[in-house]
Amino acid sequence: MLEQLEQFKTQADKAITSANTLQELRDVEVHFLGRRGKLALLLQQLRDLPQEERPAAGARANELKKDLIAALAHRAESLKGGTPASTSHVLDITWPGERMPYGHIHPLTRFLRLVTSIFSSMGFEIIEGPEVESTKYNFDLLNIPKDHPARDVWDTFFVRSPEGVKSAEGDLVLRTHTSPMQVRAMETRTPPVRFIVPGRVYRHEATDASHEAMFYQCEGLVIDRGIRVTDLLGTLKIFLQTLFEKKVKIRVRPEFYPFVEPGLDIDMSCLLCDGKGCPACKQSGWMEMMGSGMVHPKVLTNMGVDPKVYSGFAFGLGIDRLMMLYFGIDDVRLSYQSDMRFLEQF
Ligand code: FA5
Repeated sequence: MLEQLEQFKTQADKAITSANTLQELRDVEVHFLGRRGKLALLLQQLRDLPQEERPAAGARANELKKDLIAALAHRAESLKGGTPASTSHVLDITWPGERMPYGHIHPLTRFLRLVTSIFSSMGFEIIEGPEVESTKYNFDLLNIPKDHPARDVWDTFFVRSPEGVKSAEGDLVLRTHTSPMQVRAMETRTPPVRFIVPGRVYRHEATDASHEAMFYQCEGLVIDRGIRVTDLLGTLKIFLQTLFEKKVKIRVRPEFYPFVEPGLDIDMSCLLCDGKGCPACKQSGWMEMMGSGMVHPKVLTNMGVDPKVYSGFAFGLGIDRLMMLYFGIDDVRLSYQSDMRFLEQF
């Protein structure tokens, strides 16, 4: 009997220290000291003990009861006093979890993917080119010779070549447009071709709502027999209507680019102000979207293509400005400021 009483004590002590709330402690009390609890059962067995063993067992049982009541009161005090003694063991699986913040693709990348997917569906190959370019490809082969005033149009960042290395292709620059890829890509291709070149370009610009010093362009080149200006206009119109999912107003203006003849600028009615005039379109109601034209015979020759057999058109889309109209953004610089208040809107 005495052995059973000691086991009872060990179990009860353990249960009391494991109780982490007052309710749990109350359950322990009922389990061990309640009317039908463990101690009550043991006391019932006292009657069956031989006469001489009863007093010692009875005394021990009473002692244990007192100790237990004191231990319960002590534990209750510490639980009432604040946090349970062993909070690290508390696991409430019904507590709502912490929300994990998750990111998403940058709106510019998302838009670029949309643009490339439209051209891809029209049968255009998608290629990329170097951002550090030589003046040979950025200017010379595009019919913009050294010291020609047309070079001034593109305010250029020059890159210092590694010491002692003199490039046969002239100085290194951060490409000012994606057009150098017209000739580069044609070094490994023969007509008919149809490709676009999306990518970053750099200009030493004074920035404003529609000008950044680093921005995205998407070059396009199509060369085949019998390509005409109407093919250029039709392609761009279908592209813009697929992109905006509605009829869009465009305006075609003659423009000089040394690598095309004739050269055309394509403007789109400003969707931000509905053509009424705003800071983004410089109050004109139109936004210049791209330069374009029929590939100059000299450039075709530089590509190794016979201008008497083939003709082609090229265009250079301003991705950032097109994205502004697409999402209704009124300042091109917002894309590059990593401002969460802007990015979280997409
Ligand atoms: C060019 O860069 C020519 N390479 C385009 C071209 C390609 C003409 C093929 C003919 C044939 P331009 O400098 O106009 O052209 O730039 C093209 C487009 O880039 C502009 O229409 C405009 O949408 C965008 N763009 C130009 N400068 C900036 C700038 N600083 N910030 C944001 N977008 C710009």
